[in-house]
Amino acid sequence: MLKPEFIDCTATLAATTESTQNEVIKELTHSLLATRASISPKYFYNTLGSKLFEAITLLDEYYPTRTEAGIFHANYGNMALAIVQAGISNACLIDLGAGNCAKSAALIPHLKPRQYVPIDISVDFLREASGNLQANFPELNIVGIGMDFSKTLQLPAAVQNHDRVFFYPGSSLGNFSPEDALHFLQQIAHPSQGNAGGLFLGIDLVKNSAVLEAAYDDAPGVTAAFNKNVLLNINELLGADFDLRQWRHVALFNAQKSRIEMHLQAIANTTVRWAENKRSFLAGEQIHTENSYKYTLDSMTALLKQAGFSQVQHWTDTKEWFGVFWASKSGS
Ligand code: AVJ
Repeated sequence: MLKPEFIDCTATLAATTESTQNEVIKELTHSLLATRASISPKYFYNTLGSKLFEAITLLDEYYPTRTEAGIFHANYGNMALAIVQAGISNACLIDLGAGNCAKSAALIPHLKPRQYVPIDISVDFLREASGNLQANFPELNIVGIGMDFSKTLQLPAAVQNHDRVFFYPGSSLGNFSPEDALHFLQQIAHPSQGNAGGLFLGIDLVKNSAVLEAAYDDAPGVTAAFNKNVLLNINELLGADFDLRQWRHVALFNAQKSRIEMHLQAIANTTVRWAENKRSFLAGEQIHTENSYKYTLDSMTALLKQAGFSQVQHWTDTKEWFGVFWASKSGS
């Protein structure tokens, strides 16, 4: 059995921990003091937040995870065929936001990649997951990478630079604005990632707003807890004194911008303090915590082509609630 290689790009400089902490404090202080206060959705995922997100994926109302799984399940053969048709025979499967590597573990027997590269910001979690995966695929070359790929997609030399097949499931791209999504996709399509190669992308689709809003405001209140938990994380990161009982969860579909917005709304006038800062909120005032953009089959096809992919195809479910796209740079 091979041993997974592991490259931690989150800790290349010994001094990063402290400077990263300062960056976080600066960024959060700035966004909380802005006229329209906001918190980046990356702060949802502390330990409790990650557990709450897992719980969200089990909710009746939250259809994306299980719909995507159904599409994968029905199309593994087609996905394998698609990469062959793109001229890829020794794929390097690059898993963006691999987490527990479960989605890839199901894909690997079908795609038979030569190398598997799980990438995640959560380094310790990934180290364990890639070790477990190696036990299931003893001969697979695995190179785990701890890095924040939303900033740069420059991969270390240990990653094979031909036949790169990127895997970006879970509608994670929906957290980017369309401009940032284009920029991110352009990096994947760029010749520096190799001349032949492609991307499997899972993205949530526009649909009836009642269905969308229920998925982000479920009856048991799990998404509300997930949203409010961001304040606990901010209290910890900033030493702030947010009182969660002063805040209510709001989720609405902004049809014009084609996105679900999540906000936290102040129930009464309230003041929050951290370090030498304070911010007062009037009753009804909101903190914007997340955008989750929804695409159509056509709008995502157009975006992928605009990003530089020459061939784009998709698979969907019977209700067309979720799309899995294959975008490649060459082949037919
Ligand atoms: C992880 C960004 C895909 O937008 O559906 C779920 C996050 N937020 N419920 C999504 C989320 C509220 C999720 N993504």
